[in-house]
Amino acid sequence: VVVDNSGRLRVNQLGYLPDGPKKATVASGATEPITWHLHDRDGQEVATGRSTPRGIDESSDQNVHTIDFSAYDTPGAGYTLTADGQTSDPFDISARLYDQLRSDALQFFYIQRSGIPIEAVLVGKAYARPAGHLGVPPNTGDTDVGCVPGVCDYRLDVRGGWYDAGDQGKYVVNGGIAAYQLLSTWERAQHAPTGQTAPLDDGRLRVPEHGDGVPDILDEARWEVEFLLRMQVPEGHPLAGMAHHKIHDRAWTDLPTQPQDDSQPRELHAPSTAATLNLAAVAAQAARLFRPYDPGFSVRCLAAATRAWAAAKPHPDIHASDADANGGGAYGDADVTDEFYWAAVELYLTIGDDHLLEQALASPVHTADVFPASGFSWQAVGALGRLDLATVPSGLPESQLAQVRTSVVDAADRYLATQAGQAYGQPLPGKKEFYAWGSNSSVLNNIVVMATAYDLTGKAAYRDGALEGMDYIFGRNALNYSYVTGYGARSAHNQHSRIYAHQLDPRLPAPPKGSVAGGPNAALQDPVAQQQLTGRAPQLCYVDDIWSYSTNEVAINWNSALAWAASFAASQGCR
Ligand code: 9MR
Repeated sequence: VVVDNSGRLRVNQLGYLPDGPKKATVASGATEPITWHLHDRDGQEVATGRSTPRGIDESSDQNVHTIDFSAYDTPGAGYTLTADGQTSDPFDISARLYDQLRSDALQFFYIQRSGIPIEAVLVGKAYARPAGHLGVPPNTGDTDVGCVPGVCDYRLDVRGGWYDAGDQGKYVVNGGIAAYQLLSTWERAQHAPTGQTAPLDDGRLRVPEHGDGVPDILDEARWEVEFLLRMQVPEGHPLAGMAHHKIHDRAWTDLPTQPQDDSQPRELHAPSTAATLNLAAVAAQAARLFRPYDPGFSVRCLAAATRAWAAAKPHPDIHASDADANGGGAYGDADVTDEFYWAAVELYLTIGDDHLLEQALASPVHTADVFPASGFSWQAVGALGRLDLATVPSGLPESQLAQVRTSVVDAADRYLATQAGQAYGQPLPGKKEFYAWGSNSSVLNNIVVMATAYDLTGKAAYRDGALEGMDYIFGRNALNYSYVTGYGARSAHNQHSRIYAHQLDPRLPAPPKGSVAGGPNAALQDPVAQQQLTGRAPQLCYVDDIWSYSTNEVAINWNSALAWAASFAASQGCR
């Protein structure tokens, strides 16, 4: 499919919230302001104004103007903007804009589940498949897995969890942040002044655990948490209590490969401090959120978290190697001070123990800048501790709490300033280095910080910043492209995945509605990107091709950022 994305007038292809910011960007040779017109679906002009020339935009190398029609707030479908001889895609002005996305971004996780059949009644025939990696031939299975040679002499049952991304590896560090972001979506919905728990509650999402009395979003997160617990080294072995870094195929499998057809041997890789602390943090968070719903599970989570914490202490520097990347990603991380901080904070928030708080406050990370311009990530998790300390009710003394909250708001101010400098409105600087592998998750995670600043202060500027950031993801960008499958007039639909490989075989499904692509990556780290994108400006370093794994993969830790942001945006529609 050749997609025509040549339109120069770029909007959020979904649309805008009635009381939210409404901005568009037009690439034009003009240097003076140009007149824009807003039309309703009948072609009636309903607003007009003049653009703001922005000169050459660093991230796209385009001469651009911005258009601001925020003052127009009448809900409706099928609006279009025109300017400079260009007509935008039609879009809605609606308070319900993000409601479906809130659900679809989470649906992705169910379809990525390992070790359970994916049911047609929940997701439709196209996505239904037998359970993967339960050891049914030719599948070797995750139910009885040994280590790569020389690492351990025991075998573990590490079934379940979510497949990481386009591959079917399962990695504790990015599984950790992904599970955290789902849990945090629920936690925010509970505590934020505009939070809405009902749409995430039992019976509201399409998961098989319907009707179990537990919020569906917690059920989904639990599928991963149970897997994380299984990755813990059993008692009686060296490194007992630590977590194996990852489990994946011995060699990379072909595209496409359905999970149930994977015949490669699966192997556990060595435990790492980073994985152990991820387990400690996420299991501690799960313990407090499951307390009202499943006290037994809550106790089990807390026990695993404390064990992991105790095991990490005497082993502060067992790092996964960047070189360990055959058959699965490396997810190497040589600095785990941020993981120590995050785990200490989550344990403190759950247990309320002063000694844990002291350890968190004594960490250099507590006063460090944990909010880089490139956003927090699976590798940089200090922000997760800071955000939770700022928002989750605790016994943190008032003066400390004020400092923590100020650090979040200061970071949001910096993201707002960055955003103001970008003619496409992304909260990411324009320089090449910021368009790295998974840049859309940088944008989304910076949205999370701005949204949190709004939750803390109620100041509209942060809400507007978060919402405007969403516009970039949904088409107000230099490629005029929505990065989320099924959302917008032209959206990514050939993401790199062994499961959703319809580009290679039309009998296979496309990525499910609500799957976000990694996004522009100016480092060109795959052959297709090198062939097709060389010499392009950073924002243009993306191609919707299944083989471009460095720009166009799906991943649980990116969809979890989307899920959090979508849940926030949806909650702003009908406050
Ligand atoms: O998200 C990861 C990114 O930060 C790294 O730069 C990149 C290269 O190491 O790996 C990304 O993670 C991939 C993992 O290694 C393997 N499964 C797919 C992940 C998403 O592309």
